[in-house]
Amino acid sequence: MSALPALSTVPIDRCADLDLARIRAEFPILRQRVHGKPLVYLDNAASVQRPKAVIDAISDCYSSYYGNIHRGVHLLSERSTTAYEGAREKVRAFLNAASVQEIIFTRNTTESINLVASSFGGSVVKAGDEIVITGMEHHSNIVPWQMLCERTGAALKVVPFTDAGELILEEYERLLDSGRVKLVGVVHLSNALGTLNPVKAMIEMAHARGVPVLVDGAQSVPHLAVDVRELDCEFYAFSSHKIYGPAGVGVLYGKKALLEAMPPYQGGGDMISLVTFEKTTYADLPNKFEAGTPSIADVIGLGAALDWLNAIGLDAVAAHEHALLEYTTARLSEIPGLRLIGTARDKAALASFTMQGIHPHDIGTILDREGVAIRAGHHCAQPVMQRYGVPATARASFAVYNTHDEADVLVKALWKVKELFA
Ligand code: C6P
Repeated sequence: MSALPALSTVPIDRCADLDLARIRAEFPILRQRVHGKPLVYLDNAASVQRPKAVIDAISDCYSSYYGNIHRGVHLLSERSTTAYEGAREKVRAFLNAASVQEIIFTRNTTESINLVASSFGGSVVKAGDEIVITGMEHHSNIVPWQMLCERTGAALKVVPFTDAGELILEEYERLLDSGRVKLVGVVHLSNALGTLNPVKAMIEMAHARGVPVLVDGAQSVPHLAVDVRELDCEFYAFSSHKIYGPAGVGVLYGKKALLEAMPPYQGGGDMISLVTFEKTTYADLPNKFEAGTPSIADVIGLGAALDWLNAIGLDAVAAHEHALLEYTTARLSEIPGLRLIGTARDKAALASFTMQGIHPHDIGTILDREGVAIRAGHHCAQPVMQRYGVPATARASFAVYNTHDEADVLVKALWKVKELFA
């Protein structure tokens, strides 16, 4: 057996203006041990962990003021409504949207995109039209459009990308020039490659042809500041569980004029103005798109997560994670037979890779025994795997609480994997 490389001794707070020890102390789960080893949680792109501030906000809602929203005249309902609508204002400010009417709460990114495909797509897209997406989309930004195309007779067009994982913008422009495109759907930060796409330029190119754009922001919002007015996108979708908030809540930002023109996605309570058996009129935005009782405490928890993240500052988060990614990438590149999948110049927060002769699931399983949680699989982006001719990759993804020491534990464990299969 060849000797393992020596670990660097990087102090926990080496890399940025962050007090990482304090940040980590706010996450109870990070004190857990798995298989007798300290947990090194590097599966943040799948779902991040939550700080105590978020756990407390949810617990406080249920233990002191929970009631159904928008309905009751009693104090608990009023307090819950105020907190719920307060969270909507926090999301508005976080995205710099013009109005709270442009913020729709859904269950997750997937539902946000399905809402647009069903409501906007269903009313605008006809046979012969085209929807443009990219080759690096998550299934959530592929399948709803395929379903729409099947229903309407429209066609799905796909922007290819280079071996490095960068979109080929000339091809994008060529697809836009068909004159038949009704909507562009593009992922801001690829969950399988880490590529940060030039969405602002892509939106400008689409708008020059009168085409609206939906941005899948599931992976981007925890890592970089997003300003929907500056981007000028028509729709922006993300999930709470990837941004330190609870699971079960998603956000759809949409430009008000478009949302007003769109038919409701689902019918039921809370989305109506007047119901008779002859006819129903719908509530104003945003309620028109929020049928039924939502996950009230979780929406409030999302608000707490945004407060928590804002207090750290997304610029500091981005700087820290960038340093971490650069360091990890350099150390991974020292491992013979390790192939990085996704080497775009503009990249964030994750490293996707294969190791020669070793299935990614074996990598994931061995790492788990070392206390290191990563994801192995196709990451719900099978076309990306097909593009590189691999069945799956191993993926280490970072959050603000990760440290250089943890990157070292990952790398050391990967050397161990290599030796086991030598
Ligand atoms: N990606 C991952 O491990 P939901 O499940 O609706 O919260 O998010 C869907 C989604 C949409 N777009 C992108 C770019 C995503 O990364 C995800 C979720 C997770 O990569 C789970 S598959």
